Amino acid sequence: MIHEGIGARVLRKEDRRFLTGRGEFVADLAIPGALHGVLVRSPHAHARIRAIDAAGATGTVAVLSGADMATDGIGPMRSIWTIRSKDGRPMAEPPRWALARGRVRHVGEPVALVLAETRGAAIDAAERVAVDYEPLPAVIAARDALADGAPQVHPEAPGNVCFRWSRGDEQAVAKAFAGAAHRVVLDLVNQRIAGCAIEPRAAIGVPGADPDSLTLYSSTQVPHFTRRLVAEQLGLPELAIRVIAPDVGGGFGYKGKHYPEETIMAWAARRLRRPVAWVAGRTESFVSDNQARDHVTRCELALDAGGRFLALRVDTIANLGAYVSSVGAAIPSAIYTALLAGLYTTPAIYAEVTGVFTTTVATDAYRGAGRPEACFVLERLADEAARRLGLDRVEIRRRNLIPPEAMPYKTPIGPTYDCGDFPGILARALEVSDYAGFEARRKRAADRGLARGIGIACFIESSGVAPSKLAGALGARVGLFESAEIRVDWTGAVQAALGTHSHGQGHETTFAQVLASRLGVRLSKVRIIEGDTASVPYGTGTFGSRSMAVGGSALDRASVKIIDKGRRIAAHRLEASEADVEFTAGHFAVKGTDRTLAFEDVARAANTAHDLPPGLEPGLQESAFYDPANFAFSNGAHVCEVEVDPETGIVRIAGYWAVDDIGTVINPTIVEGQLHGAVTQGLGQALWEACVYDAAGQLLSASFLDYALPRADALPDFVSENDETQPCTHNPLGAKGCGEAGTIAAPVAVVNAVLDALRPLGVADIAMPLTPQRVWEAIRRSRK
Ligand code: MCN
Repeated sequence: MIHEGIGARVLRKEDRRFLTGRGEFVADLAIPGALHGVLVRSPHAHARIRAIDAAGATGTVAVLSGADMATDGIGPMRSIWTIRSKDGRPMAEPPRWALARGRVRHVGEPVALVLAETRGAAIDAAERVAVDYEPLPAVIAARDALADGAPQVHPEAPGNVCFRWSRGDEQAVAKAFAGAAHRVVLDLVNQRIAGCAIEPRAAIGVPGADPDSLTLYSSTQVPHFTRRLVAEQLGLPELAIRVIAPDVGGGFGYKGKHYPEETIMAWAARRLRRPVAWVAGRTESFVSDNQARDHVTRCELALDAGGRFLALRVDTIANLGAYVSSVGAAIPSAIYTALLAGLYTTPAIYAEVTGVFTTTVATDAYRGAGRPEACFVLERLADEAARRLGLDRVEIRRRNLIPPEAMPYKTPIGPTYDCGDFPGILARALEVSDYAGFEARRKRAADRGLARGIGIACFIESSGVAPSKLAGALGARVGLFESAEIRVDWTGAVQAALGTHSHGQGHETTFAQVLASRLGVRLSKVRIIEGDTASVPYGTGTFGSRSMAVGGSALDRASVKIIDKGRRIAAHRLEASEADVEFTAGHFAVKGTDRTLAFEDVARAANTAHDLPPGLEPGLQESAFYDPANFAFSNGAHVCEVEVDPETGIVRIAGYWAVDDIGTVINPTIVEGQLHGAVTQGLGQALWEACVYDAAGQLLSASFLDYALPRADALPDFVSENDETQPCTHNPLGAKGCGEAGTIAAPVAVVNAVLDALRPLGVADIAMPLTPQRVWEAIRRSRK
């Protein structure tokens, strides 16, 4: 039989559709009678709304505002994760209205919805809606927002503080620092970046025939969460709403959150009893899609005389933007701090995070979500410590890596890693990147007038998000389990519905591969359904590199139930006892005999019910829910080599090598693609990308002319390898997540490489993005 199952390098099934232009995205949907919606958005970062005058907006069907939403009793948008400050008080949760009520708090905040029969008419009319604003002072940087006398963003959050979170053992850390031989301190900025999927967000509300039912199409990664949150705000039962996320052109975490436009379109459709459609423009996306990162951190590492890490202290100010987005509070607190042990044996860790409101777009998850920030802290500190102690950067890591024999390893900051060979992975990364030969390459580059550097980043990731009980204890308002339902038709063809959502990850292929392995069916006979709450009984969605580790595990469990039922049928038909029937490669066989029954035959028997064991229900359809016992701790070591031209400041990536442990690899080709994309986004943060606001809160980088994404000609050929010797110990596939790994390691691998190149020139620090101008100025400054 052709190997198409787990581990096979099969091409993506969905690409036939995508490459021939037959993908169907929200904006492609032709909904008869749909009105075109255009949002009037705030041009001010902070202002009171005195009045909205739509008299000049002719040619519209309706112009709706926050006041109309209030009249209809539409509730506020709520985050799905609330945390408590270290003094036990709940975080500040000022109301966020889908359409502003009384005040706007960032450029781009929706103020009114203009509906017209054509998009052109809606755009024209939106320009003629006169909003009388009373501008208020803006505050952009989180540190500024904490200063005395700073403009106050919400009356409910005095001093602009949302939360002051802490984690770890403060006393133990203080004690370790007091006795330490060395102390290394760094002040780091992890700049704000944007998601930039190819497809801008879009939403269409369609009223149902029954006045209380509604369909919402949305370019979301999380249809079921969206259904719940929109239903909550509209005061409807969850099951009254059907959410459909058809093909989605990239999500990168930021489409995994609930947005005002989803509520607005659902509400407007119900109010007008007509379908209402909205599609974001690119600049509109920049000022309304969640942004990410934006940390200012002081971090300190205590070491003994031998270079062993004794304690880590981290103090981060996280810019939440104007509102707490769906998971906006959890990313810089619970999720970021959980990984501050990294791959190291540091015995004492203490972290404080202050979440701060500013008059900027909200921040939330973007590929990596909290883990790149943690990795950045640790790997910058490791390099700095090596430099201070005069140790090799590899050697200092080797002295501190958690050894495989210490697994399972309980970190002092919370998580317990189940498995991993961190020293082995680092050794392999050094081998594939020919780390030993680097100095010769550095010398050759110097002969050409170029500064060459090499950087290492060891990372760990809490993928497979997440054990529901733990998430609940940390403040989640939702469970994070997953579900899968398998239906087998009478020909033996298989359809599986999962609560995850593919927006570029290739789920139609990889989940089919799992079923090919488990049920022995051909890939061509498997159909995967995601993204429709009417077809998928329940789900959590795709984020946190969870789909295979959690959704795939639900699928595995459901397939076990299918086989169990099939075995009963086969035993009956083969006149054997159930215990004697085994299932391999698509056949039920009586052990030790040549009596077999193909999966297809069992499927036919189940679906005709002409001769089933007494009492057995007809049909072959099973579902399973899976709640992971722990996170799946993907990990790896990445090496980056750069060449810097000191005359121009241009950084060229000369090589990038990644050795990752994502447990069992389902499809090596897809995994490579995931890694390449993720590394590229990490390189983007390191070298080019930044959301830049001016002091008045205008986003200066609100187009692709000003927000620089990586381009293919700036990237090297990536070299990647997977170490499959450490399968995840607590899920049935042994799979760990792979979708975010590259974005976690890459930024700091690049920065460490550039600093390595520039240290001989006297440059000790430089903030991302390492644009030619910044690098050039840093070199010039150090020469003075
Ligand atoms: N896979 C595998 N073997 C494993 C693990 C995963 O073959 N051991 C496969 C999976 O079956 C899936 C893909 O690799 O086809 C990614 O799987 P996984 O790591 O489970 O991640 P998710 O599918 O849950 O995707 C989420 C993750 C995140 S959090 C972001 S952000 C992200 C990403 O994946 N956004 C993406 N990858 C993206 N890729 C594209 N093209 N577009 C995005 O928006």
